[in-house]
Order: sequence, then C-alpha cells, then structure tokens
Amino acid sequence: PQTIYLKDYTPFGFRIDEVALTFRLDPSATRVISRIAFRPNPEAQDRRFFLHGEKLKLISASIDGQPVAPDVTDEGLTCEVPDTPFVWEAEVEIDPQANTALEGLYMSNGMYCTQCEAEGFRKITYYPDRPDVLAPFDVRIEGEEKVLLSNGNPGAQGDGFAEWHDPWPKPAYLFALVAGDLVNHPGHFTTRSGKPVELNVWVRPGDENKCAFAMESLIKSMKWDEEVYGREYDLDIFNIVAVDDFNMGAMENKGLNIFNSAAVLANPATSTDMNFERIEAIIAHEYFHNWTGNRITCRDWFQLCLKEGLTVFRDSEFTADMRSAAVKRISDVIALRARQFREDNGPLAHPVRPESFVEINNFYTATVYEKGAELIGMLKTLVGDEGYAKALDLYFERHDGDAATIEDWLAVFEEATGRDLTQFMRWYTDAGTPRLKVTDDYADGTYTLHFEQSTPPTPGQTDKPPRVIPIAVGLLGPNGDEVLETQVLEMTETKQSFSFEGLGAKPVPSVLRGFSAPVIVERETDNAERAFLLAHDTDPFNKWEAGRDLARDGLLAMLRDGAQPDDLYLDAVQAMLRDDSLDPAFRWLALGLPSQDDLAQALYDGGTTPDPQAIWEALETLKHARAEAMQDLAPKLYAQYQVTEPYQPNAEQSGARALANGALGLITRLDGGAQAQAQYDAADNMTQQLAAFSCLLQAGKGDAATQAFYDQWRHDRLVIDKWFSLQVVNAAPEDAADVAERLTGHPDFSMKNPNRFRATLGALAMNAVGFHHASGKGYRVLADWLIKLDPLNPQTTARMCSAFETWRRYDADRQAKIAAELDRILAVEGLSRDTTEMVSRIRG
Ligand code: B3K
Ligand code: ZN
Repeated sequence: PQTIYLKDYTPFGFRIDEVALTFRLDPSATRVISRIAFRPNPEAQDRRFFLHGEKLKLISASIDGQPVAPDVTDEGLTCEVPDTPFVWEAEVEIDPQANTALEGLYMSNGMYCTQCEAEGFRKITYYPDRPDVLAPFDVRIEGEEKVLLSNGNPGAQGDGFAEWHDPWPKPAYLFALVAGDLVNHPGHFTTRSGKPVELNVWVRPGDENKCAFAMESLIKSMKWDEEVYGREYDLDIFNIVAVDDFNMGAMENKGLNIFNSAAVLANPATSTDMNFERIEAIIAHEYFHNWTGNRITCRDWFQLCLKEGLTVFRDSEFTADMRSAAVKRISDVIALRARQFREDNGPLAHPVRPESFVEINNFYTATVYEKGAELIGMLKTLVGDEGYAKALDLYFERHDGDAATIEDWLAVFEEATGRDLTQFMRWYTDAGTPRLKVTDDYADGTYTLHFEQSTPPTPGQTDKPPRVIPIAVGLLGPNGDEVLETQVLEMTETKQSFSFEGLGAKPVPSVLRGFSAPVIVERETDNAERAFLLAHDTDPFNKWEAGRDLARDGLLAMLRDGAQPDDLYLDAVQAMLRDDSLDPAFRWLALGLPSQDDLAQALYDGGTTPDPQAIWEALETLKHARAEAMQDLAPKLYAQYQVTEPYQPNAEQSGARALANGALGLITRLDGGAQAQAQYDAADNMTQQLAAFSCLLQAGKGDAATQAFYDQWRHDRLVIDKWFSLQVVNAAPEDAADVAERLTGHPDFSMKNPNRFRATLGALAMNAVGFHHASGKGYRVLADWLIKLDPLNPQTTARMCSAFETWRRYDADRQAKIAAELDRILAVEGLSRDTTEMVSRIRG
C-alpha cells in the first residue's frame, strides 16, 4: 500500500463552482448523476484531471455535453479536459445494500445513509475527494421513502423526490444523504440576530420517546456557541438522524448530522447517567463543528487536529459549563491517560499532526483528538483568556470559507497576542509524552522548584528537543493554607528552576494544577505529602491526583514487594468520602482506582514486567480491604445519596447516584449481592439497574439478573448492547474469552453492527486480566473475530487492533502468543489496507 506524505501536498488543478447531484435510490442499484462545473485553478501547477472513485460502475461521462471515455482504475479516473471552464457530467451505479464497510452510501435497517469522512465520497461518485476542494451543492433525491434529506436548506419537494441546496461551499467529506421512513422530534431555535431555525431529530418509528434529551442538548449547544464563541448558526434547518449501524459516534455533515443511535437516543429507563452526559457532549461536539470544521475546514487530512482538537476542546468547555468543571477535567485526564498516553508510549505513537499515513481512517486517534485538545488548552493557558478570545475572533474572521492549516492556526495566535509560537509548534510535530522531573529545595525563606523535561523516542523520531510547558503551580504552608495561589510557570529549556521568596517555612508544592500540560510528572515524594495534598489542596484536580497517587503507589508496593494495603490510603479515602462539603461526583471519582492497564504501564515504566493476573489480584485485595474498612461508612453513604426526586440526568442527581452506586460496590463485597439484588429489583432507571447488575455479576450472583435483564430488554438494541458488554467485562479472568466466544453464538450477535461487535469483542479487550489470560485464549478469540470482520468492515476492524498495542510490555510467553496472532492476521489474503497498516505498525 502507498504511503501519503504531508510534504507532498499540492493543490488540486481545478476549482469547482457548482455541484449538482441526482440520486435515484435503489437498494442494490442506486444511480448517481453528477454535474460539476470545473475551472482551472490559477494557483496550481499540475493540471492533471484525476477524480477519485471506488467501487463505482461508470454508466456514462461527458464534458460540455460531449461523451468522453476516461481511463478508469480501481482508484479513480483521468481524462483529457479543456484548459478553460467546463462541465463534467457522469452517471454511476452503486450498491448500497452490499456496502457493509459503512462508508459511502449504505443501508442500515432499511434506511439509506452516508458516511463520507474521510474518503467515503469517492464511493458515491467520481469527484476530487479531498478537503481543500470546496463547492456549493444542489442535491435531488428520488425515492419512495417518506423522508429524503441532504445538506443545506430544503428546496422543492413532491411525491417521490426532494431537493436540497447547500449555499456554503464545502468539501465532499461533509456531504450527507438520508432516506427512510423516519419520524421526527421537532424543535426550534432563534439565533441571536433573530433568524429562526427549524430543528429535528429523526429516528425510526418506536424511538420517538428517546429524542427529547438530544433536542435539549442541541438547543443548549447553539446558545452556548453564540454566547461563548460568538458563533451563530447559518442555515434555516438543522437535522440530526439516528442510525443503528455506524462506525463511530457521529458525523458533523453540514446541516445534517448523522449519529450512531447510541450517541443520540436516550431516556431514563434505557440510558445511564453516563450515556446522557456523553450524548450531550457529542451533540455539542458535532454542532460546534459547524464553525470549527465546516465553515473553516482542513487543507488536507494531516491537519485533522485543526478541527478535531479544537472541537474537542470546545465541547469540554461546554460540558464544564453545563456540569462540574472539576469533575469534567478529572474525567478527561483519566481518559487521556488511559487512551492517549497508552498510544503515545507504544508502537502506534504519532504526532498530533502526523507526517504520513497509509489509511487516514487509522488516524482518528486519541492523539489527534484528545491530545489535540490539550494543546488548545495549553495555548489558552499561555496567552490567557483574553488573548485566546482575540485569536479565535481573528481565526473566524480571516479563515471563514478556507481549508486551513496548523500554521494558519498558530499565526492568528501570534498576531493577536504578539507571542512567538515557534517552540509551541513542537507539540504538533513531535510525538511522545514528555516526562517532567520535579525536585525542590528550601533555604532562607526561598523555595526553588527544579524541573527537567525529556521525551522518550517514538517510532521514526529519536530526537526530542525541549517543548514549552505551562506548569501551573501553587504552594501550601505547613498548616495546609495556600501561601501561593496558582501561577503559571513557562518552562522552555530542558532544565529550568523557579524560585519563590519570602516564605517562612518550606512549603508543599502543588505542581501541574488542573493538569496544565499533557506530561508525566515524576517526583520523589512520600505518602504523607500526598495525604496532606489530598486533605488541603485547593486545586480539585491535584486533590484528586494526590488520592490517585496514594492508591497507585500502594498498589505498586503490593505488586513489587508483597506489601499489605496501605492504611494511609484507606484512612485518607474514608476521610474524603465523609467530607460532605465535597461534590458527590468528585468523591465518586476519588473512590476510583487506577485501571489494570494504568498499573501495567506504571510497572513497565519502572522496569518490571507486569503480570496481569497479579495486577488483578492486587486490585481485588485492595477493593476487599476497602470494603472492610468502610463497612460502617458504605451503607451510610448508600442511604444518604439515594435520589428521591423524579429522575433527571443532571450533574447533581447523577453525582449522587454515582456515589451511592460506588457505595453499593463496597457493600456487595461483604453482603454477597443482597443489596444489589434489592436495588436491581426496585430500579426504575437504567443507571440503578445497570449498576446493580454489574455488582451482581462481579459477586458471581448474576445468573438470574442476566436472564431477567434479557427478557425485559430484548426488544431494545442499545440496552442489549449493554447486556452483551457487561457479561464480558465482568467475567472472571479464566472465563472472559469463553464468555465472549459463547456470546458470539447468541442469536442477537451480529458482526454487521459495529456497536454489537464492540460490545462483545471490544469488551473482551476491556477485561484486561481476561484478555491477557496466560492461556492466550483472549488473544485468539479476538484475532479470530478481527479476521472475520475485516472483509466486511475494515475500519472497525483496524480500530480494534489497538487492543494489542501494549504487547511489548508483557513477558516472553505472552509476547510470543500475541506476535503469533498478529502474524496470523497479517497473513490473511486480501487483508484490508486499514488492518494491514495497523497490525504492521503494532508488530513493529
Ligand atoms: N469527524 C467525525 C469522525 C469521522 C471519522 C472518520 N473515520 C466525527 C467527529 O469527530 O466529530
Ligand atoms: Zn469531531
């Protein structure tokens, strides 16, 4: 397969003034008729007329009305064209029903839908399928379906057809079409300049009662983007559609966002608090793309973080405003460490702006998205709120309608704030997670913090010059009072020291407050200091972090030296749980323990080969010790945080439920599941029901609930996904692979539905101890199913290969077993480009 390089970018030889598309829908033989007005691009050297096209049957083509016979390959076509403006017309035939890759035009439960980002439009018709070619689109859909949707504003509609006009020039990846017998949940919004906008959430009949929350979230997002970023919506209508078979969460097509039904449908009976929060965030994310992604798009796919990093940052600000900022920050960092640090410290490490790729779909990663968002957060910290607002205004003003680059993005910050961001660019170009060593000293009232940064080599990059790191620091006096409020230190050198004068005693430092940079802090400290910070730090992130470090170091001591659970940790966590002045959601987060994967990485970094079984046992031992230490406290918390008001998926209620369910976990370890069964039987919302079900499964008392749950919910695909997933995630270490394999034989299992596939096989990878079971069964079952899925759906297959990305950490036996599975996958004849690239990179 061919590698594409950033350095080879050249503009397309032509510009497009207008695109007109007609779709004659048919499940197995849809006709797509295109009429495209091209003219030579004065800024391009290369005038070769190449149009992408894959899996298309070309029926006819003409230029200015004269039939032509282009040279057609598997990837597209070339043709002689005039050097003056001309009109290209073509008719192609495609087969949506046979499209199991879920890219291009496909069918899901009888409805037509599309997914074009990144390079799916070329499976719809011949086109320069690249993000820097922008055009207004006119679309006519002919079909029997009741609802026929595309981008932009509605035009003529009649029996069996509908027309749409999108006035905003857009790249083909933002094209969308939906046709089906759908029903809508309507809504309405008036923009701040008084423009009315019609809103709809379109679903299959039967799902009407799961739309209200998405609509509320959309309206909140529209308002927030006006108030915080000054961005108004720009069409007469905004449609959201729920689709069952979808490779990812959702897609920001102009005026017609398409969502995985799991990322939009919700009601209290079927969705958990976490589902609601995620839906609110994804609705916001896709909506925010209207400006950061659609009005200003990317010049090429290497610039993906330009839209994704910024939009993730914007949606996290939105959630912080709608809910608790501290809880959102902590949750984001937990996720960043679990997914991005894992990626950045393994064979798949790549820069936030990669320099090459084989299959772009493999680069929709935690690095591009979540680390990309961290970079925006650092920029904001470095230039301040006002500088950030000025830079963003300039960005929207200058680049509206453009396909822009990271250079353009940084230039607006430089101009708006007068700062030189040359060194900051390294965050975009250099892969790897910096380590930040911290030491300190104190003499004669002066306290000094010494920092040293270094970044381990990553694939293809050995040299890692120092980066600019914003380090937010506060100091606490010996009595716990803050003696220095948060200050941002700007580290630019490999080694750098910062002094603070006039201190009466040696302070305790609170370093990297709010997780001000995506780095790993290395500081030799003791548990007493951590307990002190946990009790006194005013920064909620670092307060949480102190508790997390205590737990982690205690677990590492258990694993390395056979230590007992640490009393200091047990006391500290109880003190915190008892502190009613703290947000329940925060306390629930502080009750959380490092994951098996976190511990494996920490051991590996410290030079010890992690043993997955031992890690799991240490966690079990600690969880049991906690349950015993808290046998009085847990039932009290459980009772205190029962929500008696009618269910609301808001931050306040969900925090209370999370804490009560955390307490239920502790109780279950001692009562064998009695309380969990009682909660299961009484539950009137999915949050309570699912938490109880999990506890029962963990206690080995889940058989009755497993049957009851299935009988109750068999009609609801999204709930049954949870049923598949929980059984695998909570299976005992030696059973996990068998449970997953058994469930693949269940009549409700389907390889064609990515949600169900992930709920079963993705869940196996989430059960770390089960996946890494010494027998190698976990590896084998996953590899078997990836091999089966690849010919149907390469994109989802390739993504799921990352389950193997940490393989080099483990012992020789496990490494050999994983290597054999990776080789078995690579040896498959006709393996997709997506999976070939992923597995080769992982294998190294
Ligand atoms: N932009 C899409 C992701 C497209 C993924 C293509 N493999 C959703 C989002 O980030 O909002
Ligand atoms: Zn996005």
